[in-house]
Amino acid sequence: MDKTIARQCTLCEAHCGILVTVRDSEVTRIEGNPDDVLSKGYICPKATAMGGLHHDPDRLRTPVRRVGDAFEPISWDAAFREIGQRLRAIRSAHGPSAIGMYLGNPAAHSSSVMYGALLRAALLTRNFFTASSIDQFPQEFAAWRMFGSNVLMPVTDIDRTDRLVVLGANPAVSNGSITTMPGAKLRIREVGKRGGTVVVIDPRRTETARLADEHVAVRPGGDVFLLLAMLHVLVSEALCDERAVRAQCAGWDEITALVATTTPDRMAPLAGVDAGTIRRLAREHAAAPSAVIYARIGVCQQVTGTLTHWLVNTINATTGNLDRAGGQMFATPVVDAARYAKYLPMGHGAWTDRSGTHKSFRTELPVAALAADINAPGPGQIKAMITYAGNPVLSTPQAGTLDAALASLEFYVAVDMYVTETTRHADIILPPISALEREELNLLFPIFSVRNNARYDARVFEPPADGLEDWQILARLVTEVVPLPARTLTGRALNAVFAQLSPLRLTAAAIAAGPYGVLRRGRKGLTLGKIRDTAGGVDLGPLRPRLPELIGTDDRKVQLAPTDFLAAVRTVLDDAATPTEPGYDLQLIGRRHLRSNNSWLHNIPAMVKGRDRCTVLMHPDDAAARGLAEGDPASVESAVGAIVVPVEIRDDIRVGVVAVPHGWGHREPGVGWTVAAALPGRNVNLLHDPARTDPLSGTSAVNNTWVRVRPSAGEDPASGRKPEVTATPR
Ligand SMILES: Nc1nc2c(c(=O)[nH]1)N[C@H]1C(S)=C(S)[C@@H](COP(=O)(O)OP(=O)(O)OC[C@H]3O[C@@H](n4cnc5c(=O)[nH]c(N)nc54)[C@H](O)[C@@H]3O)O[C@H]1N2
Ligand SMILES: Nc1nc2c(c(=O)[nH]1)N[C@H]1C(S)=C(S)[C@@H](COP(=O)(O)OP(=O)(O)OC[C@H]3O[C@@H](n4cnc5c(=O)[nH]c(N)nc54)[C@H](O)[C@@H]3O)O[C@H]1N2
Ligand code: SF4
Ligand SMILES: [Mo]
Repeated sequence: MDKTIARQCTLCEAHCGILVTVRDSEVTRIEGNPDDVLSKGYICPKATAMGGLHHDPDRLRTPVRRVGDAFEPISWDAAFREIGQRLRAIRSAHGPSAIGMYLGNPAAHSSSVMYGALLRAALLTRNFFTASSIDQFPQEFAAWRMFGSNVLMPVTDIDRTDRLVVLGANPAVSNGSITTMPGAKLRIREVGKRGGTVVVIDPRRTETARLADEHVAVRPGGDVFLLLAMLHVLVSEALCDERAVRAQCAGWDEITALVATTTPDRMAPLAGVDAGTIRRLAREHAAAPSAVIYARIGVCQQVTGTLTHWLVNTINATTGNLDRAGGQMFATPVVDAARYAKYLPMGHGAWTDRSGTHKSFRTELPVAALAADINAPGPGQIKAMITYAGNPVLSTPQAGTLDAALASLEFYVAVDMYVTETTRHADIILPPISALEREELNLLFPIFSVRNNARYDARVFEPPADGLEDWQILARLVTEVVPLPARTLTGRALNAVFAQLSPLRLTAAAIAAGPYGVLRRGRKGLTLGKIRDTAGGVDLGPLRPRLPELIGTDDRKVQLAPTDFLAAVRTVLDDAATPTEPGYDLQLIGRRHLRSNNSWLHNIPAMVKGRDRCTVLMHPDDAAARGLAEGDPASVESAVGAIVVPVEIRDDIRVGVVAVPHGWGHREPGVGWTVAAALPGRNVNLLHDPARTDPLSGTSAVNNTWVRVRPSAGEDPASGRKPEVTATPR
């Protein structure tokens, strides 16, 4: 008999509501849930991968232990015992920082991440890394300095704005991130339907740009100059309400002084956008009843990532669009984390990586330093690693050195359900149960949602009797690493305590105590149970102005002119010259596809059907100048690496720019993704120099790489293997 369960797709931030139909333990259908209060029935083609992942024969269902080059099943108890002994021995020999930890993106998609944070704390290591330093760190850094808390990254009020300016994001494909907006395409079309305007500023005429009224093909990395010039126009033409700005913000005088000389004429060649367009963009932003610049990873992954997000927030604020409908706003989620985050010790530069180059931020080091921190001998060297829900070998730039570094570790334990390019180096892999076997309520993404909401993830399948959730695995790891006297007894006691503190129980208590909860609102208030009993969650209304109650700065004003940002932007301006790099003539950026999700959906046949997507996208003029035709194998070469991938020619990319997607290159020996391992595609992060980072936040500047492209004889310079130009999915 068929059974249909409502929950969410947890693959990306959108967390679209889905209806999963099951017959005889098989997922037979996944559809959008029309009753979902946020996604209203929308899903993307990836949603069906939720079923594919659950049934994937390559997914690990028991812990495995390395024996020679192979993995063999091992019991949970034996696994934890061995992990505890090895990690404790390494820590007592070399100190706490000898154990490194990397936390990847899907960790944030499950409430188990609470225990990830606990494990990080228990390790007391300086060597903690996450995918945030190849993702949203610049946004967090800018929020921390401007609003007094890294959690106060403002949300784009897309559903009410009169003017949406998208800068370095492609929500038509990604469905939004740090502004969670399932069905982004529909929301973008709605802006036009209610008489508003959509502008996309992106070196490529993306899927989002095709929905827009205007596309501005900025030069990669040119945004900081474009925004400075827009600010110049706003100030010099007196387009801002100065009194209103001074009431909300500090630093107006410093900003006006800064932009006095950043005229559109001077900035235009640096931005790659003509001065007339820049003037018009500024005037139209100021004139619209409400307007918002939404910026995301295209501009995070830049050496100027933090500065760009600072200027985005500054333009939104000075045009009166901060903390008001149709501008940038802050949500009121059921657990109001943003309200309390300002009390957390944030700190920048409490310690550095071992080379002294990268400062810690948010108690972690930039992932660009990971391989070097494993490789360089001496005090603080990483001897053991724990990775949790991450694939840094494919997802981070390490110039190809991370692979060998992981292989050289004394001990490595991975919490993951696949043998990936990264986890293939583990001594022990601990797989959690599948997402469809989980029951939880995500507390993170409602902080960044376009409407206040609370939605429940119901179990589709009962977990197997011996299955563990991520949080249970992480709790056991905590027990193994904390220094305990009389280990067996106290360990058992600690395990018993953790068992009572499941994320779901903690969530229930936090909701009850939160802004909508029963403790504050009496019997009419929300409980976890009430949310669970809805068909598609609880809608808690549109975002409302609340910056004054949230802001964490000393004078309770938005800081428009943090001194370190002013100094950094002056350096950028002093050094500014029309960019070139001897020997290289093209700028490499990334791109996302609708059926990929970073590195880990390529083992699901329906997600990789059709032609090879890991191509180098280039403009017809650039291809012709290099004698390249559609499908030709081309060598893409940077100062640190080279890969061979087929050419894809499209006139929707700016001349002088090429784009290669990330998350490919699954052919390494021992990778357990049998479908993915047969696919062509190369790891684009081999081309990105780990030394190229945003100096403020340490974020890897993977949209800032100079390359050259030339016809390839067919030999892959990186591996010596013949590249394949056609996909051969199973
Ligand atoms: N289908 C799909 N959806 C996803 C993901 C996925 O892998 N696949 N990943 C999820 C994750 S983890 C995240 S963080 C989000 C990311 O969501 P988005 O930020 O929307 O990510 P991208 O689609 O990579 O969009 C970045 C855009 O920046 C542009 N760009 C590159 N360099 C520059 C530049 O210098 N200036 C400007 N102005 N633009 C530039 C690129 O051309 C690209 O269009 O997506 C999430 N959703
Ligand atoms: N060049 C370039 N590089 C990029 C980007 C780019 O635009 N360009 N984008 C960056 C971005 S935005 C991000 S977020 C990162 C992502 O970087 P990572 O998080 O390092 O990599 P993912 O590819 O997301 O790999 C996720 C891993 O988690 C495992 N996993 C999935 N679900 C679960 C779960 O529930 N529990 C556990 N324990 N494991 C699970 C998967 O099997 C997979 O091995 O990539 C970044 N890398
Ligand atoms: S956009 Fe697609 S992958 Fe992301 S949550 Fe929605 S259905 Fe899942
Ligand atoms: Mo991401």
